[in-house]
Amino acid sequence: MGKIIWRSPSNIALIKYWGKYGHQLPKNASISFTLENAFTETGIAYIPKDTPEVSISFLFEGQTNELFENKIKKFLESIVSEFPFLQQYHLDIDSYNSFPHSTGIASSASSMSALALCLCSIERHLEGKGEADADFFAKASRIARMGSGSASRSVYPTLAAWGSHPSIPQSSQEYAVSFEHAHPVFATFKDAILIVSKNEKEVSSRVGHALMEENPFAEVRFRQAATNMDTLISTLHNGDLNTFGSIVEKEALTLHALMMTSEPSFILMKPATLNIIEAIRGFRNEHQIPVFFTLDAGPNVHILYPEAVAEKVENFIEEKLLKHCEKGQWISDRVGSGPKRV
Ligand code: 2P0
Repeated sequence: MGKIIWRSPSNIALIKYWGKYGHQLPKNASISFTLENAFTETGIAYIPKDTPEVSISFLFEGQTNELFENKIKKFLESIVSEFPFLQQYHLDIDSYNSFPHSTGIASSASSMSALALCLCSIERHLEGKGEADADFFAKASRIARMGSGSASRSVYPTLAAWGSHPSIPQSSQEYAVSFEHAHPVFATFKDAILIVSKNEKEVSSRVGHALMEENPFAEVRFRQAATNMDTLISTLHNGDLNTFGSIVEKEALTLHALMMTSEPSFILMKPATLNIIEAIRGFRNEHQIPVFFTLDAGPNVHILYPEAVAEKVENFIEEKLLKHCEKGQWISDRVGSGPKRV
């Protein structure tokens, strides 16, 4: 009997994962900034039991949640061969998000990575082994990926890449790797998440990924992602922020263009999303400072900028952009130091 707690952050993709095959394997390699303030904290108490069926209880923010509980139970049943202890221990799981859970911020990356880290820690503990070596994080990333693709990237600090790519050493389809030796400016980056809509998305990421199978632009997109990755990697090494920004913005718009060209097509951006994008480009042109946007699979806008221009950008956000946000809400986040064992 024992208890393990991990706090794991969300991430924001710079090169987007959109399209998968097999058991959650990506059609192209992706890379993301790990965030700091948007995290899930998950605790698992494990208690010996007699019957081999997977058995859990689950509390989300102190409340029972049947939908989440069933989803987690099904996921655990699918990975019993990875963690045979699931047949010997009942798990009491409790979890909360640092960000308000009706902000439209996806939590699958932080929640699935926190869960995977807890499972890997319990396994190591029962084997009497230490943790926090490279194999530990590779397994946590691989298990997180099986729960949600983007979650594979949340187990490392600063920058993480998932998917085989010739210029990323040790990169793999199965798990993410830490992207090392980036220019120091990127560790200072901030991410202001502007909440355009808190409503649940009309089309889930699961459905969006599946629609890539018939998208007429899919093959061109996967080639473009590989080229964009090479250019982005150069900028991550040399700190060329203008090229960095142009790739990141192109990736965000391509992601949404793919949604608009799926069959059936769908649009997750809102008019306010475009208003914010237009305002950011105008502000950048006028002031010649490095400030860029990216988008997740939803209407909210992530504004990326180095710490050195934070005051200017945040004044601009407060004065010009919050009027486009639902209830004027935004989340101030930054590039983070990775998950923590609590
Ligand atoms: C990404 N997104 O790279 C891309 C860009 C959203 C936009 O991965 O089906 O929740 O669980 O593997 O990871 C969102 O999809 O999808 C996503 P599943 P996931 O972050």
